[in-house]
Amino acid sequence: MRKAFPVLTALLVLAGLTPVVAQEGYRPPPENLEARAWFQEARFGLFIHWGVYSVLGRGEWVMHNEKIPIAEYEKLPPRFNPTDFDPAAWVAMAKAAGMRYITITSKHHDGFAMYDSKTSDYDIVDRTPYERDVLKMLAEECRKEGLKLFFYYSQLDWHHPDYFPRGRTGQWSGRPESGEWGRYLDYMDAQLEELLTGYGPLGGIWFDGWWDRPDADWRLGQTYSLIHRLQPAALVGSNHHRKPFPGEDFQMFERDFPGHDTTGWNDKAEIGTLPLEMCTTINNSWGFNESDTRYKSLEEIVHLLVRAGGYDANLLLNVGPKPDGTIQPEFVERLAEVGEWLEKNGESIYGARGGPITPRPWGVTTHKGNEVFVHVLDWPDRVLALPLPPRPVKSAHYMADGSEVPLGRDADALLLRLDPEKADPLDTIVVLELAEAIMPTAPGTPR
Ligand code: JFZ
Repeated sequence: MRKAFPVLTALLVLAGLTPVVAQEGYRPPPENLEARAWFQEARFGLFIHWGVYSVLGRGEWVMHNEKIPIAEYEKLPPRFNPTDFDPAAWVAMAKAAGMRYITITSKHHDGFAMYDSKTSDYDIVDRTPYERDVLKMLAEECRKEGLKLFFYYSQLDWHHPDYFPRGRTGQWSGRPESGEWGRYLDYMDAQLEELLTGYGPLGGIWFDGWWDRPDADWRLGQTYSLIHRLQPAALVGSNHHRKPFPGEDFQMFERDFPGHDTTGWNDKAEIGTLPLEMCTTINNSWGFNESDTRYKSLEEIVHLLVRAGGYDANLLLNVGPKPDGTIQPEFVERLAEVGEWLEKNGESIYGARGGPITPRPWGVTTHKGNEVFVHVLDWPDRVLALPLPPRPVKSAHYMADGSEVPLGRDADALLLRLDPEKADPLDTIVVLELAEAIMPTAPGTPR
């Protein structure tokens, strides 16, 4: 059907109605399943959008949004000189925040490689006065400090001449109306090979940009199997806002909890059976944006992390470092506060799975072994009625001070008699001790 009806196929793909061909028949080896289990327990990661766009301080889409042609945009790298970049400071910040991994842009839509690419000279070592491979520096520091490192890689490219036919974006780059799509894909695979062979064991590859040409043949099978061949434990994920394609190891959601669509672009993002991750930013921008000062409060961030956990998803929280290599104090301070909160409450987050009670307006539940953590985010009435958990409840206590929470039983509900004096504006956590453990479901099995 694919060959006979390309237009029909394209329409079906666009409508999200036909499965996209990728790495068919992929069976993750044990080390990959282990990495998935690790990922699912990690729960909190740092997203970093950093590139030559940060020089302008108007976000990572500035080239497209302001219709900057390549010839003009190429004047940015000579101005990018992050002499204050200190990978130890970044990694220390992430660790203090309680984050277990970092996902950083190796190449964003602008096509500029933030590492020493041999496939192209459009990279940080060849084009900037800084001349250093910041990804290598960061990879070394992460390894030293025990954080996993993922590379974001944009399949969409506003700079490469062979990214043709063009998709929904990048029309003002000034490239000729011709190009060899296959040659672009070769280039992309060559860059990925560099990333998977030159930076030690990676957590995985975080793809983005597929959505620019949803009807194109991206040769995903070849790309995904290349990654899995080079590093079988590396997790492949893609921000395509669809149910995962064959060959992917985790599923991501952008600015929405799994199953929700407040953004308008997650209407086809059906939840699959892989470990889940949700990404968002501390303000509203990914790349450094000087005028965006709408920083989320500590309460908002804790609620995002806790709710994501209730949906059984990780939170990947973004900062956009400045062109000098530092991270603005508003981000650093907020992350330190989240770390303090996790220091006390991490037991209910790390290694805890979503549920057994599905997310509610007042909060969410997570569980681990024979404990259910009831996260009361929006303090309700004195009595909170819960659907009966799947195992008998022996007792309940506040996680903060261990004091008992009196329980009641209705015909079909468990009643928590809450003490307003114990209310914590961030998250009041009640621990239910069950008579038996809830068996953890293996990653990749339906919940
Ligand atoms: C994408 C990127 O474009 C963005 O710069 C950032 O890296 C983010 C994490 O991912 O954001 C998107 C991608 C696709 C759509 C919207 C935002 N879309 O299809 O509407």
